[in-house]
Amino acid sequence: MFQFSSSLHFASVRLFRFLRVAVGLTLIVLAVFYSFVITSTFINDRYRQHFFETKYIDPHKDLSIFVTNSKRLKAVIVILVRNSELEQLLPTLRQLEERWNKKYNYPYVYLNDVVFTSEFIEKTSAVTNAKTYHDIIPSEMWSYPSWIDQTKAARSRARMQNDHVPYGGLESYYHMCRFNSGFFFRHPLLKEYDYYWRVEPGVEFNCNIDYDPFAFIQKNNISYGFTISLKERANTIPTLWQNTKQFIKDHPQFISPRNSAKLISDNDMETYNLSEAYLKFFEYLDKAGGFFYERWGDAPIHSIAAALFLEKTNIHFFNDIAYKHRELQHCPPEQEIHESGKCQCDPKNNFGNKHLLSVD
Ligand SMILES: Nc1nc2c(ncn2[C@@H]2O[C@H](COP(=O)(O)OP(=O)(O)OP(=O)(O)O)[C@@H](O)[C@H]2O)c(=O)[nH]1
Ligand SMILES: [Mg+2]
Repeated sequence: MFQFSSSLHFASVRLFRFLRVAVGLTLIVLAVFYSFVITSTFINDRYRQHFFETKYIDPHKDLSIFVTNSKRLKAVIVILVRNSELEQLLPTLRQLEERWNKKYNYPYVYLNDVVFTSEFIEKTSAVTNAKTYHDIIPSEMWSYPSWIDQTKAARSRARMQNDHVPYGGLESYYHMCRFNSGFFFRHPLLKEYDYYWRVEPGVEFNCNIDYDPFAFIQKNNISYGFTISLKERANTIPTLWQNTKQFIKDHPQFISPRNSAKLISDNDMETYNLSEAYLKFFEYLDKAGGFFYERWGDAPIHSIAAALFLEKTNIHFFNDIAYKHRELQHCPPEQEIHESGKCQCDPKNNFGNKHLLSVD
C-alpha cells in the first residue's frame, strides 16, 4: 500500500487514508494538461524505487539543461492570487527570481477572480525582467454550474465549518479548487504554452535551481513533477475515490498500463489521449458535485489523474528543489547538496524524514 498526496492527492479513509496528495511546486505540461507538480516528498530510496521502478533521473547529471542561452520553451509560471496577498507574494517572487528565473526569464501569468489593482500589477512586474501578464478569470470558470444545488452546497459548507475543516466555510475556496482542477489551463492566456509551473504566495524556494526544469521535463518526457506528497483529509473527499472508481469502470481505456495506482490505494484497480482523459475525468467529477457538496481540492484530483493516466516514468520527484509552504517543507537531505552552499534550509526539518511511507 502506498500513499501519495497533496498535489497528487488520493483516496479514502477507508480509501482516503491511503489518499495522498502532491502539494507544492507544481510544474505542469499544459498541452495535454500534464500536471507537473513539484512538491516535496521524502527521500527514501526504497520508496522511490517502489514508486518509479526505474532509476532516479538526476537533473544534475545532464549538463545540457544548465545551458542558459538555449531557447526558452513554451513554458510559463502561473500564479492564481488575490490582490490582498501581494505582500506575501513578493518575497516568493524575489526568491524564485534570484534562485532560478533571472537566468531564464520565463514569463508569468497572474490570474484572479477580480480585477488586479494597478499596485499589484506594477509591483509584480518590477521584480522580474521577464514578461508578466495579468488577467481576470472568465466568470464561467469561477461560478456554480447549472446542476449544482446551491442550498445543498451552503448546507455542506456549514457542516464543514462545524467540523473545523480548513476553509470549509469559505465559499471562494470551493471555486478556487474547482478552477485549479479543471479550468486554469484553459484560460486564454495559457493557450500558447506547453508547460507550466504553479506558484503560490508565501512559498519559499530555499536552494538554488541552476538548471531549467522545463527543459528537464521535456527532455525526459515527464508530465508531472512534485516535491511533497501527503495524505488528504478524509472528510474533504468522502466520495472522491468512489467516483474515481466508477470513472475507471466507464473509461478503462484511459488507464495507463504502467500507472501508479498502487501509490494511492491499496485496492487493486481494474491508451489514449491524456488531455481527453483528464478533461473527461474532471467533467465527470464536476457533474458529481463534490467540488461543492464536499470540499474536493485540486491536489487530490491532479494526483489521482497523474497516478492513473500517466506512466510511472512520466512522474518525477524533484528532490533537488527545496520547497516550503507554511509548515510543510522539502529540504534535500543529501549532504552534497548542502556542501555546495546553495541551500538555506535544515535537512533535519524535512517532510520526508517524518513521513516515511510504508510500501508493503
Ligand atoms: N484570486 C483568488 N485567488 C485565490 C482565492 N482563494 C485562493 N486563491 C489562491 O489559490 C491558491 C491556493 O489558495 P490557499 O488559500 O493558499 O489554499 P491552500 O494552499 O489550500 O491553503 P494553505 O495551506 O492555507 O496555503 C493561492 O495561490 C491563493 O492565492 C480567491 O478567492 N481568489
Ligand atoms: Mg496555499
